[in-house]
Amino acid sequence: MADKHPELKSAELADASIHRGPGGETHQVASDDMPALTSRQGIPISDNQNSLKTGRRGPTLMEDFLFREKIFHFDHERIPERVVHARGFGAHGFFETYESLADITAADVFQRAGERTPAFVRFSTVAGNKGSSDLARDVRGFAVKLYTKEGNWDIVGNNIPVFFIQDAIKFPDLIHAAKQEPDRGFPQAQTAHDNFWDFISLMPESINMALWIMSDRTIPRSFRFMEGFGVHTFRLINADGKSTYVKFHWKPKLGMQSVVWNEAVKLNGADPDFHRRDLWDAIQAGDYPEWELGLQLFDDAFADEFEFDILDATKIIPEERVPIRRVGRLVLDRTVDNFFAETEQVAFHTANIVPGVDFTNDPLLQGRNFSYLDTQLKRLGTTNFTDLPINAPKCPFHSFTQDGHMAFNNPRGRVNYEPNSWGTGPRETPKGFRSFAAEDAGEKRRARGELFADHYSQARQFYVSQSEIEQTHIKDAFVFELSKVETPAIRARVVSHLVNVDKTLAQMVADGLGIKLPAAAEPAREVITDLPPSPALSIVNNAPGSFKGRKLGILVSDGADAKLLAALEAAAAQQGAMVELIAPKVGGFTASDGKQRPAKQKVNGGPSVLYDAVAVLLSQEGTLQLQQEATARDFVADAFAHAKFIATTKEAAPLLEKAGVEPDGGVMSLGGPKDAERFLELCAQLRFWEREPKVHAV
Ligand code: HDE
Repeated sequence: MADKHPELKSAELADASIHRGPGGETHQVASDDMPALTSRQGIPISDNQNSLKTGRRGPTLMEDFLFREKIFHFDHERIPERVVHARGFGAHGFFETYESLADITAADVFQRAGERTPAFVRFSTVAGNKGSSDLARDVRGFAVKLYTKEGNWDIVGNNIPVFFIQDAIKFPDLIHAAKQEPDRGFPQAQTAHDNFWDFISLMPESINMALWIMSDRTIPRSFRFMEGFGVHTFRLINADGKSTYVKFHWKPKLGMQSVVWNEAVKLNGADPDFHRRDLWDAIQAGDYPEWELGLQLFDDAFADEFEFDILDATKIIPEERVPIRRVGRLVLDRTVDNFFAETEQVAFHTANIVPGVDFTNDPLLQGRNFSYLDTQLKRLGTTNFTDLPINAPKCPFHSFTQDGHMAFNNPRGRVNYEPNSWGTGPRETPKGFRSFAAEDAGEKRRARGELFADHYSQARQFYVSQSEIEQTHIKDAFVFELSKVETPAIRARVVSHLVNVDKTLAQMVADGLGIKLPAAAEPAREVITDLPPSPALSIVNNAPGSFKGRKLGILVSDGADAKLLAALEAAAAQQGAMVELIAPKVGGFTASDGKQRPAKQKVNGGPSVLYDAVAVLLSQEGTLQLQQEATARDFVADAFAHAKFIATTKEAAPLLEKAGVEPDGGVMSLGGPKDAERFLELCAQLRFWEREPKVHAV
């Protein structure tokens, strides 16, 4: 077994004995408590600085097997990135069952109240490449692997409950259109280009999803503040073989929250890893994110009476129609040890289901059941990827599959088939997986259910369920994206669909683009229904009213009021929020009590987009200095433009003035330490939305 690489135990640098080589190079030589560096064959290495040469200045020798092994391995470090969801971030945790669901499902994970099942979750963006930015406007993947006692169950979901297309055969077209255009190789991680909107405008089934992706759901504040959905209708099967339809929901305990678009644009530059870092930091700090698993359970009678087809993944079942039953919680409490081994090599598959769960005929789900295994063979290079620790079940498993590339989990003995006479097993079991005996018959056709053809009613329902602020964001997003589309006819074609969704929205988007309102697109199905709003669909109207899990950024300088600072830190801690200090120098500052304190960020590396609310605690001298610093002026100007709550002291007020901040109900002047708690209470509203219309004139 390869040793784990030794870790630094403190912030002190490792004290390895250092020698200089003849060329001045540094040699760190192993000591008694440090293992020797070896090749992969275990051969100890004496010199990791120089390749083998003829003479000091001569050619490198082919004979240098140590050099060749090192470079050979390095050359092959990369594996193909995922064709979609390439950029992801994973963490470990557990799922805890609240109560037995034995009456509904035989799934072992749901049998015993209080039982904990190990879990691994990978969040992702869809369209961008592995190295793209976290704040791309995009759907987020929310893939959960539950290592149950009866095998691995993957719920491979997204943070949006509907999808673009109704049939898996359209997936390659959708993804080709969304990703970078093939001739130029850009734009990446963006839907704001001609090919994407061309495809959408020619695929009216995607219009409901288009409304969702233009909403704030696609620019989440972090993974911790978003919902997850299994999207398709699945089945739960109980011990008597009875089937109940189910839709899976993950509800974040911290509530939902998104950033605003201008903030997302700036975050991508300030910290392209903003979401990764957020999850990493929260888990490392012991602030474990949590989601509740919600089930929407229904039967055939409901499926028959529902105005849409339950097999159509472009439609939701509103929570108000079928309430969500919360049956357990998912807690992420451990970061990965190795990104590649876990986050990169994890393989989720919609067909990884366990006894007690089954599929429906959703044509998107049926197609996915082929795609995931297929793509994983390409990506991970061998059928044996299931033996990697991150993918292997944690329950006993015995199969007669064998051999293949990289077979490192090899059974012993003579028996590799069944039935056999050797009496050693493994054998079939009555407890094993059984497919639900659904009756299906019909003509062999390339077709879909009739109700699939209503493309607009739920898009309208989604729009009218939003708060005014969110409706404005949807309008702004359409205008932004379509302004990047270069072909006027494509812009107009998208708007022609919006006319069927909501005339006012269509008119506002047309105005924003500076075009005339086009005629309505011809609907595939004449009836467009005015469905009642679904209040659960708004983020803003369901705000948690808490600053818990959020981050306060405090801009400080030498002479900053120490008592006020301490009061703000205490008030934030009381709310369960984090605090970061931003100063002119990262080495620190001397507060008014004469104590030196380190800062987390230097002012040009800690813009206010990194924080949910900000406070400005500058001394008079600090204010004079930072008034001259563009990034300090941006710090407050951006916080103001992004509708954030801002606390300031009398001394710091001139900086706000210079940055063009006009004090309003979201800007609080701190008279003294006693105001800190009041400010944090204000922050619990998350944003001062009233300000937004006043700072956006275009
Ligand atoms: Fe995926 N999808 N998908 N997808 N998907 C993949 O599998 C595919 C769809 C989702 O963190 C791929 O291992 C098809 C819906 C997530 O590793 C691939 C269709 C939903 C992840 C694939 C869909 C998803 C993937 C690429 C249309 C939400 C990342 C790499 C029928 C319910 C999992 C891989 C991770 C990944 C195919 C549609 C979610 C190519 C054919 C709908 C979260 O197999």
